[in-house]
Amino acid sequence: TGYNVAVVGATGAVGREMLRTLVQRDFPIREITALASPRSAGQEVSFGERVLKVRNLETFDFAGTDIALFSPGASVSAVHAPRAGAAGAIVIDNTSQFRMDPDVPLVVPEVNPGALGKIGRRRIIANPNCSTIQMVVALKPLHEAFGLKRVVVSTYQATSGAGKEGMDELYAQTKASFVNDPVTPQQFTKPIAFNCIPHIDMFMNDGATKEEWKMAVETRKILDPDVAVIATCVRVPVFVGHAEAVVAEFEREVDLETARKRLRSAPGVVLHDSREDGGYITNIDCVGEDASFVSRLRIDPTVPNGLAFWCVSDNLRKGAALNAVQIAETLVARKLLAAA
Ligand code: 11C
Repeated sequence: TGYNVAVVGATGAVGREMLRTLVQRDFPIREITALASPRSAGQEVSFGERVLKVRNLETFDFAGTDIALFSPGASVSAVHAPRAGAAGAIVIDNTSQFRMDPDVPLVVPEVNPGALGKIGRRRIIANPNCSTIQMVVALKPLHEAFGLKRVVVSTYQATSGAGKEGMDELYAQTKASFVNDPVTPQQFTKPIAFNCIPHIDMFMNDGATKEEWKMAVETRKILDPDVAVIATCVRVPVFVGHAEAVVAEFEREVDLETARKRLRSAPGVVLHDSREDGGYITNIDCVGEDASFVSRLRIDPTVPNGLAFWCVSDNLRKGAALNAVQIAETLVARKLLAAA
């Protein structure tokens, strides 16, 4: 028994993490298929003790596939996710392609699992952007307690957000700088080694980047359509793990004790906050972990009902692969898939 599961983009950083997460969480699988572009077909990827030969997405027939976890590029999802859905699979798509489509639920299982009850005709569910996921997991219990109005967030995002090539560029540039080799930016617009770049994804007309826009519109779709969000998204020389400095304003009076209590009991959140040297979680501490970690929680005295905190999470895991697998688990738990 179990489900027929396909992972699309299986050779990428997120695709590999999806395979690892399915094994670690013992997802009920009858048959697993690793898929990628024709260029990567034939490569091998690990699935627990097994080695899977990657098959060609373009010629794969999704008939008989129950769940397809997609993490290729958005333009590949645009073509193949609807094709998989039309063949009868439920698609959980990690790209930005369908997220804001009114017919597509955008889901973080700890925050809005109810949206899974409204899967549209195309049978596509969208996985949010990594920087949105970790923030809404942390904001949800605070929103319930105090009524969230406005968020100002600055991010410190790892190079793996730009895939394996992003990590390779950080590694190569770091090495090059020690031996005085020239550094030529490729994935990023400026040197990323020993630098911070305030630019993730393309520029929008209003001067925001698309990553910043995503944090605002996705948060509204997932958490509350009335919440205002202004983000500044920054790439930092870190391999894995996104951090965010979040400043939030609420409708009702906030008190730290209630905030701590709510965060401690919230699913998916780990509050790690002692006001001493090292009493907080940093990017490298969260690698391989599931939670959205909250540290440095304090009152913002510059506005009425303000709270500030630091939030860190593994962008490949809760930010992508784990959230996608949790969506699949929620579909099973809520009996939204045909029985295995
Ligand atoms: C980054 N957040 O860190 C991006 C990666 O919309 O799924 C994910 C982009 C997306 O570069």
